[in-house]
Amino acid sequence: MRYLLTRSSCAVVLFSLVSISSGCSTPPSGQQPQTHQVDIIGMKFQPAELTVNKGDTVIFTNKDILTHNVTEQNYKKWASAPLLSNQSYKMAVKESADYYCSFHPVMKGKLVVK
Ligand SMILES: [Cu+2]
Repeated sequence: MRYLLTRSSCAVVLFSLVSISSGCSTPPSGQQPQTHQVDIIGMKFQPAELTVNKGDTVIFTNKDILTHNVTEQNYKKWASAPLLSNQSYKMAVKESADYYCSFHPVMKGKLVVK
């Protein structure tokens, strides 16, 4: 019994060492660009607020029958083309932004760069 316990605690130590060393050799997962999805459903951006890292990609997909777009709200810095049903708009996020659909200004969303 004592032997078994020793063996299992050794395994735990080994596992921890492997985790630590792999953590050192690869950059933290937060540094890798990620791709996020925002769906447009029922006249809403979902999720309406999304937190990303700078350089991450966001893909907006229009799952409504209506045509929508994605437009930066305060300065019109960027905007998608009109998105027909099932069309997508892909963008790399450089900074936080409030955005909306210029066809339906009640539709609002927010990107927050950490
Ligand atoms: Cu719209």
